[in-house]
Amino acid sequence: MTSVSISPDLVERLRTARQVTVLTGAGISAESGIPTFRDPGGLWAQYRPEELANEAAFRRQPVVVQSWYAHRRAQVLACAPNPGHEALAALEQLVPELTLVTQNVDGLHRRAGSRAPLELHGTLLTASCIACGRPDAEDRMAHVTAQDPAPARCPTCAGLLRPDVVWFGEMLPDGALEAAATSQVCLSVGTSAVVYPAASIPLIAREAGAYVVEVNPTPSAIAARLDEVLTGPAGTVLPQLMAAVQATPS
Ligand code: BJW
Repeated sequence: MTSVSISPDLVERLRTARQVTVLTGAGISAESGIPTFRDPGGLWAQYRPEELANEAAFRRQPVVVQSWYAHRRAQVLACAPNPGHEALAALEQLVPELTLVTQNVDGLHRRAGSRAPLELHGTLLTASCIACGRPDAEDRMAHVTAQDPAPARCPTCAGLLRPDVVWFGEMLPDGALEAAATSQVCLSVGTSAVVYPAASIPLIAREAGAYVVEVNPTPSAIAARLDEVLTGPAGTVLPQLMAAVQATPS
């Protein structure tokens, strides 16, 4: 296992912080076997985001989009959280107020034990009607395949069923930017930091005086603007960071 150099300064800051914000992206789930979006071989090596991740694309080819999400949902349900997710769930036990903001739609933070992750881009585990908003209680969308002649529809109003994710141009839940602005430490883990407003979370935290650290094997679009970069996979770096924090006497 690669060992990463963790500064005593970072350990002390984490140990004494009252508020910590953690932003995660697809990279934290890569070691669980879930492809990222923009890495070579990632989800968008085959499909361009504008073809699948916005409402207009969905209305143009609903079966393609529904079957893509059904496929990804099955893939996620066959995967398990990894030591990176588990280290963040453990960090939550040590910090008085930890806000975990995830761009991921895979639910793995919850399955690792994180209490209330703020799922900024929603979840692909559920779906609802695009017209009346009723939940897809019978999981009709989960069974759509690319060969189906017609899309899955709401049994009440016949509207199209869509995954409960946030596509480009759609609004996000509140709370993440506010948490970033009042934290003493912010970790940005496994994100390319090219999608906004998520990418502004570490920058807002830094602007407000937090110590901001990136965890990524490859520097993100904002790495040069942060305080420290821990270069390596989250499943290796985060457990080492946690071990260092736990090993330091209070
Ligand atoms: C590892 C690793 C390992 C690998 N360990 N690391 C400001 C400027 C410009 C544009 C905008 C702006 N503000 C808003 C916009 C528009 C737009 C946007 O950001 N566009 C840019 C692309 C230019 N944003 C929006 O539209 C957002 N909504 C919004 O702003 O609403 C307000 C509004 C609405 C209407 C009118 C006006 C205002 C919504 C964004 C929704 C994004 N949704 C998606 C799809 C979700 C559904 C699905 O899953 O299909 O979310 S896009 C996609 O990208 C997905 C991800 O969450 C997101 C981020 O990707 P992420 O997680 O960073 O993954 P990758 O693949 O990019 O990176 C992986 C990283 O992991 C890499 O760095 C690797 O190195 C690393 N890695 N292995 C650690 N083992």
